[in-house]
Amino acid sequence: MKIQNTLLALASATLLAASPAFATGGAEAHHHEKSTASIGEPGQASQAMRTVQVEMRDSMQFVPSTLSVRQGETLRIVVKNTGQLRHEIVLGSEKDLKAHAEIMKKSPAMAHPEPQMLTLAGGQSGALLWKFSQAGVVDFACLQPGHFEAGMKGRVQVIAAKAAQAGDAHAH
Ligand SMILES: [Cu+2]
Repeated sequence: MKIQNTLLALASATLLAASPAFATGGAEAHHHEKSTASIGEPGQASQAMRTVQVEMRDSMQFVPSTLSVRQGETLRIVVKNTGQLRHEIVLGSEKDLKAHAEIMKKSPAMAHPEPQMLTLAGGQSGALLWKFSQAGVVDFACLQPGHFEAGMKGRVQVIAAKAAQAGDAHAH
């Protein structure tokens, strides 16, 4: 009897250990209907695992312009506009960013209340919280008129969860 109980306990422990993976899969399925599904979802402050700093410059650059995260990671991106011009950071697919840049040419003062965007006047700072739930590349750009075309863009490499785990196994 004692042995059977131990086996049962082991079996439940295994199930519990496996459940977070199932929970993640379910959450992702839910977000497929959203237009930002391919780039992830708004992050929760309590889940932010890492903070990175990105600088906006009047030379039409994000510094750094390349970020790297693991699939499923929530990143706090602290953005500082060190220039004098108004800049913004918008996460999206390259296609969406280009379409948005066209709209911005017609309405440059357009407000950006969406969680994947942040507009900053010269000297201002702010932060984006984003969960990168899909592996691949998420582009970002400044959509102030002319800035995207001048090269003010960057990308986030989202490393697949499986690849990241394999990397861990090697490291330890
Ligand atoms: Cu800009």
